[in-house]
Amino acid sequence: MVGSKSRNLIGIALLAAIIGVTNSCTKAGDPMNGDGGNNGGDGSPGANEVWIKGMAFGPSTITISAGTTITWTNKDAVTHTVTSDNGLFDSGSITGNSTYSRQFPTAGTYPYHCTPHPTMTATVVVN
Ligand SMILES: [Cu+2]
Repeated sequence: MVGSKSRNLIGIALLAAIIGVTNSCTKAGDPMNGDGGNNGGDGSPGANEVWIKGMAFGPSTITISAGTTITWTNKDAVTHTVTSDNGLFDSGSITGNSTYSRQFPTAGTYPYHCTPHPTMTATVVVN
């Protein structure tokens, strides 16, 4: 009796494992999670996100791996920009509640600032 009971348990465990594998396969096929503004107005920036809030970039230094796309979200009412100190990129005007995204394919250190507010500075580090 003990033997058949444990066989049943093994069967259940195998079934659970198969279901688990099936589920993870389905999930692996999904597109990666977009940030799509789902973070709402509270909390803190998600991975690969920079918030422009209170006249500052946060985090002021963000470190990513090459090929990653960063999304900046302007949480302020005033217009800001994300402008490379070296002329490599420029978002143009980012009005309140708007976003700007840019992919960084190449490793390096990319300092940037806000054109209307030159004291707003920050850095992207790409490894
Ligand atoms: Cu600004």
